[in-house]
Amino acid sequence: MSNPALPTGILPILDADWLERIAPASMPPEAVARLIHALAIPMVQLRAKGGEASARVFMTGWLKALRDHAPETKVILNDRLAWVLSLDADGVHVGQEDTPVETCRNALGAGRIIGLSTHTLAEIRQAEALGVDYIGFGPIFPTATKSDTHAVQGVETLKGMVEATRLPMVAIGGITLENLDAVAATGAHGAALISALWQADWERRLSAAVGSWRRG
Ligand code: 3NM
Repeated sequence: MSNPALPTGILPILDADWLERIAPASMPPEAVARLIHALAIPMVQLRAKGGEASARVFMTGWLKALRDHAPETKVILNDRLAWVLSLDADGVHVGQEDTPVETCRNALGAGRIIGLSTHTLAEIRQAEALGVDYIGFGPIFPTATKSDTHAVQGVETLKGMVEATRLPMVAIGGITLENLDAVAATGAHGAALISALWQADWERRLSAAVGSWRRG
């Protein structure tokens, strides 16, 4: 592992598609960033799978709000390796089909965070060999937010994978306020959430998720 900054606890993902479709106008980036700061959330991910121009506007805007109001929070970009340097983000999260980890590490050096999505033990072993800083594992539960996911893994499989590796593991996919305790009980380092957080009552949801993870 090259970077000591670990994604622990709730890892909110600000997903451009989801926010555009669902999020209420009552979600100004500055207010979201202030709550992220107040809750001492260590890391967030910005994810924008759409066109280049709108993705760049999305990431630039959120990054500025987070830097201004949550300066301690690490900000990771989903894929978009080139923008990690040009926007001065803290790292990149890639999927199995995205930019290869070696390319990311060569571009970013040891000082920035690299996360990799995994779905099988073989992919986890490969992630260990590649020297990523953390791995995602999912989907733990059914999710409607991402269509091309692997089969649902469940918490028992998650627990087995957590026990099988020393890499920090972030569970993802279908995680809600209701099933968060079961995810925390697996020993996973973190849980990444999109749809269960970003709803009209996002302030209550984000606070409740962080509170429940810390109690668990
Ligand atoms: N990756 P929600 S599941 C972005 O399994 C993503 O790798 C997944 O959204 C994986 O919290 C997923 O709304 C979607 O279920 C997560």
